[in-house]
Amino acid sequence: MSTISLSSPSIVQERKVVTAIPGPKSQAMHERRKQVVPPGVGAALPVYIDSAFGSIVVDIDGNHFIDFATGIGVTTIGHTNSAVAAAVSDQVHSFTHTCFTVTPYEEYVRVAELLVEHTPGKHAKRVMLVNSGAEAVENAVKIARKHTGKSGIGVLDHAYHGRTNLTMTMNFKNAPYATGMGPTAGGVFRAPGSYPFHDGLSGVEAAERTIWYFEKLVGAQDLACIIAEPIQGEGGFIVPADGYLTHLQEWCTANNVVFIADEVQSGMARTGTYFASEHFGLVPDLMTVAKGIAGGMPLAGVVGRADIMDDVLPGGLGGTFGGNPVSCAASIAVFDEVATHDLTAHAQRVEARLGGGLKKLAEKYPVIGEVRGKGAMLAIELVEPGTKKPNPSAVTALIAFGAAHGLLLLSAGSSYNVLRFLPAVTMSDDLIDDALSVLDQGLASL
Ligand code: PLZ
Repeated sequence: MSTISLSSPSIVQERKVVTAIPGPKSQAMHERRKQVVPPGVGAALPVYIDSAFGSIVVDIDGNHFIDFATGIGVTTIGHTNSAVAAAVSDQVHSFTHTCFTVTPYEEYVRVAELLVEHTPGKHAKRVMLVNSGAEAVENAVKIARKHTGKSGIGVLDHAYHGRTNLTMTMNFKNAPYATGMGPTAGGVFRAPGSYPFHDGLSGVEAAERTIWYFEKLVGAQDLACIIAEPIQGEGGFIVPADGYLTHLQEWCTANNVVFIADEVQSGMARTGTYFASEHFGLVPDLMTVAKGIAGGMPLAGVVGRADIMDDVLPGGLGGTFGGNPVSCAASIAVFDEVATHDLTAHAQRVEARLGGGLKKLAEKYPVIGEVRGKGAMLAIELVEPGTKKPNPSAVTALIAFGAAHGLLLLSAGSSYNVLRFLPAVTMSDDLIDDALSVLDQGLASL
């Protein structure tokens, strides 16, 4: 594992809190925002950002936060990575847009080649690029429908797939994503997945249950696809029991149902492999990718078996900005950085250091029901001690304690009782240890 430069001349990689959180400048900015931005657009922590490098985010009041959010799993290789910044800068001086479906360019093709190379399976694949995770999911469903001639979509409890009309319908939580904004889309069927901490089922048992539900709710003859996050993100970093995903896929294959892995959050060097599917021996028919693939530039895509992807008529897929050349240039640099610096190994290092530290905290504090996740996608599920009952107020308190002490933390989970950690895979051991000591104090203060 090569060491990578983690220092920036301007941003010291250290936690530093110099005002109340949010500070006075952020508070003033937040008042300004409220005049023009609706409350529907949330704000997890209204500190306004001035700059960021590596694992440190600096707000306009001069506070330095250790970043465990990475913009919801996006800046996986660290903020303002120098190679990504240089690639973006070069590209904006060359051209910024032509629309790939009008006059194409190499950068799109190169990203497609890299995704073909680094996603599971050696079969012929195709890639289409879009702007957001939700758009990738929408396209994957359209492609599965065209290929199978069927319309039903199978989704899992605790899933999250986006905020468009179709994807908000596919989310487990109606509130707040779809509340009052229906009608939601038709043809979506939901079944329980695998949640070992709560259901105690083996992977095969959980898969049999999922299949039973889909057979009753819709039937294979009307089901175009099943979509699953290999590790559920918003749902609480739920790692399915071994064998769950592959057993489910076997049923799909036997029944002409397309198996889609939504790797928008779990993908791209995040979990210690390029894509989380690899941990489970899963070779999905289609995969959605976004977030970490372009180092903070908006880019997403569908990668999938050529025989499925090729079924859509010429001109049936696209969009004005999909595969924007600046985003593609950033993505090529991300792939290069991951390979050059062995960043999947760095994600494993983060798992050992942070995951190990969290397990020690779990021994000390019974409010931690479970530590789980892979690589730099880790979480603790907080419970009423001695039970498995969700404890969302402990999560809220820990996030507030973290913020006041210079940690950016996010919640997850259908009951908001999971504290998730999505650090850059380049986060130093020193920063991890410092954050663990803050968490220790936070847990003690509950
Ligand atoms: N699929 C698995 O995690 C996005 C949601 C942020 P977009 N998750 C973060 C929010 O509150 O809006 C996500 C995901 C999985 C799809 C998506 C959607 O990706 O790029 O946000 O559209």
